[in-house]
Amino acid sequence: MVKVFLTGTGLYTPPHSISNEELVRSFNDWVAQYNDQHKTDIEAGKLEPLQPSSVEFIEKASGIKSRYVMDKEGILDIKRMMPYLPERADGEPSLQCEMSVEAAKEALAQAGKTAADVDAVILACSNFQRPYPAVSVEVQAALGIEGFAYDMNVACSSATFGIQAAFNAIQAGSAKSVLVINPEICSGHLNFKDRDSHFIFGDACTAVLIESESVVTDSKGHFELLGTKLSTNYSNNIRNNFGFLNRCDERTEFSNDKLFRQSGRKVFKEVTPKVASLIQSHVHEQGVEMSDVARVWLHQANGNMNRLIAQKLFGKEVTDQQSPTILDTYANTSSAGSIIAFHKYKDDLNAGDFGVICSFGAGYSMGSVVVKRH
Ligand code: CO8
Repeated sequence: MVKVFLTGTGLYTPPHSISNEELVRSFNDWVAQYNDQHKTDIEAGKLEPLQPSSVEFIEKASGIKSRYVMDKEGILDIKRMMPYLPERADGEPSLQCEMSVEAAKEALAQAGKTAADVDAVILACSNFQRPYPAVSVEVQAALGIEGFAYDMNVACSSATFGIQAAFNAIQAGSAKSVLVINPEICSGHLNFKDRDSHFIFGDACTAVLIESESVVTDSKGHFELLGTKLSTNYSNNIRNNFGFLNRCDERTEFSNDKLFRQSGRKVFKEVTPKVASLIQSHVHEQGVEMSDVARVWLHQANGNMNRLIAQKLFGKEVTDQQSPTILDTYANTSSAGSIIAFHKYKDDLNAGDFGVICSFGAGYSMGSVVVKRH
């Protein structure tokens, strides 16, 4: 086995933030307008009035207080309620390419490496803005990297699945230094008119540099990847039917199922125990005990869910030190979430400390990465 290190991380945070208060005000203005426009049918009992959203509910049920987005105005405009992201010409860099380059540059700088040192780029996220040419190949060109690149999608688990792909490529000898990038524009596929989910997501991009020991001159301070473990179980509880065949049925082309939807409560109940047992078994297989684990960087979907997972893992209520939270300000950024937490809360760990990066989401899919700080 070749030793593999995570040598750098990068984060691109979009320029605009929307608070729960702003989001709920706009949603409730839209609800009032809708109910007013459909007053006759509502009074005749032919139509149910829409219910307002609430800041208190959002914070209590999810822990989210605000989120960053690529466009704020379009989302809050009740005549629109989706981001305004104008299409660009073929010769211009795509939005996902721009965010990826920003995050990748920071990861490279942190690792003390340049594009010339990298030989593969994996773009791993929930939504790609086009099917081809692969956005990863555009990012590879924009950074000036030789070698190869590909896109992959495992929804919220894309980051850990991407890290495993990089780990395997290094073990197989097909690459020595791999950038794994997660450009998430979740606001593009979020139904801002849906009370159950309008508050859930935000936008961000993260990057990690994964390298073979043969190209790491000094491992001090870096995180060794001891191993990765993935798991998938089919479920329709988180689903989006958007795809290239939508245009082949005009009746349903733009229906709401072409956006994110979920049975949140079922997801909460079913996924929480699965994640705890995946991490427990993975840590054990690596010859480490949970009592030796200094920190878990969990997928950032729901604060209550993470509290329960961490409690189950450590056998007691945990501190922010042991399981840091970033979803309060970023919301759910899909695959980027656990990497944002890692990026922000990794530098204070001591040499010899163990940690676990874990993502989970649609599929269901789950990924665990056990790391040790050098
Ligand atoms: N304001 C006020 N009240 C509300 C609101 C609101 N906005 N929304 C719902 N309510 C009401 C409901 O009507 C219900 O009322 P009643 O009891 O009278 O029926 C009550 O509040 C409770 O509703 P829920 O049972 O739905 O509330 P929960 O406590 O379950 O909380 C959550 C909802 C926050 C969604 C929670 O279930 C949750 O977070 N679950 C986990 C979800 C999760 O982890 N999902 C991961 C998915 S992400 C993923 O995999 C990536 C996919 C791709 C992403 C990119 C696309 C954008």
